[in-house]
Amino acid sequence: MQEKLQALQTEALEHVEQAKTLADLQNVRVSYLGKKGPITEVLRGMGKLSPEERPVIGELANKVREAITEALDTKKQNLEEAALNEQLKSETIDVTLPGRPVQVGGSHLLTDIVTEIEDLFIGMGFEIKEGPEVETDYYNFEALNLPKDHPARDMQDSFYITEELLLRTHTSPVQARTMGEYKGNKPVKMICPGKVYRRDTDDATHSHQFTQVEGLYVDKDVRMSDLKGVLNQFAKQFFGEEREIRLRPSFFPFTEPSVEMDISCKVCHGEGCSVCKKTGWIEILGGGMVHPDVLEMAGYDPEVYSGFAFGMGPERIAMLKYGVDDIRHFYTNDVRFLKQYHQA
Ligand code: 2NM
Repeated sequence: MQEKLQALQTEALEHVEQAKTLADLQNVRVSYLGKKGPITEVLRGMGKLSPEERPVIGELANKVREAITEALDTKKQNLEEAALNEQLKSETIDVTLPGRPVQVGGSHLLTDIVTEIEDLFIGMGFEIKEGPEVETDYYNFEALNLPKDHPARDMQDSFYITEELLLRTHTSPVQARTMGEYKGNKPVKMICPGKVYRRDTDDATHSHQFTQVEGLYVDKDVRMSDLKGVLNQFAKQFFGEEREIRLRPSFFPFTEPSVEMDISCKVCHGEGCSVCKKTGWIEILGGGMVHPDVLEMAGYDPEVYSGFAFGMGPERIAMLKYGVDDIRHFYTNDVRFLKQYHQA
C-alpha cells in the first residue's frame, strides 16, 4: 500500500510537470484528487486496514495529497504567469515606430492678404468695421449717391433678393452705416474688409463673389494729399519700399474728385513689359474725396467735414504680388495651390 501511494505521487507529479495549459492542469487535479480519484479511494478504504496500518497509511495518504496539491498550485501559478507574459508581449506598443503623417491645415492666401492689409491700416490708426452681406437698397446705393436711375443699379448687375434687398455689390454701405452711427459729429477712420457680389460671368479675372477692402477717413481738414500719403505708405509697406505710386483722374459716383492709383512695375521698373502692358504702371485701387452729398446724407456737414475714401480688391492684389494667373484659384481650394503660399 505504501509503495502504491509513493508510485501514485511520482506519477501525479510527472503529470503536473507535463501539463501545458491550465485546462491540462485541471484534468490532472480531477483525476488524482477528485471524488473518484485514487487518493480518495485509499482514504475511503481506511476502514478495511488493520489498526496498526491505519495511522501510517492515513498520514502517508495525506502527505501525498498535500504534495500533489502543492505541485498543482505551483504549476498553476507558473502557467498563469507565462500566459500573462505572453499577453503583455503580444500587446506591447513599439513607441519608437514613426507615426502616420498628419496633414496640417493653414490659413487661406486670401485670409492672409486681408489680414496683412488690415494690419497696415491699423498701424495708421484705422479701425476695422464689418457689416451685413444682405444689404438694403438704401445703404448699398442711395446713400452712396447712386440714385434710382443710375446704370450701376441695373437688375442685370446685382443679385436682388427683393426690390429693397440685395447682396451688397461693394463694402461701401458699411461706411455709410458707420458714418450714420457716428451721427455726423466725430471723425471716422475705418477700413471694411468683406465679401461682395456682382452678377458677372466668372473667368480668369472676374468672379461673381469676391473680396473688397474699402477705407474711409472723415474729419475736419482731410485733403487729397492725406489720401495720397496714406496710400503711398500702404503701397510701399505692402509691395516694397522701392515701388512708386501715381494718381490718375477717374470717376466714381461717391467721390469727387476721383482717382485711380497705380504702382510702378517691379518687373521692368517703369520701362514697360507684359505685366504692366508696356506702360510701366499697374492699377491697384480707386479712391477720391467723399462726395459732399454722401457726407450730407450720412449726417456730416460738408462745409465742416471732408473725407477721403478708397477701395481695393485683395484677390487682384494677391495676384499681382504672387503672380497668380486665375482668380478662380482663390475659390476652388486646390490644396496644391494653397500650400504654395503657406509655410506650415
Ligand atoms: C472705391 C473708389 C472710390 C468709397 C467711397 C466710400 C464712401 F462710403 F465713403 F462713400 N467708400 N468707398 C470708394 C470710393 C470706393 O473703390 C474702388
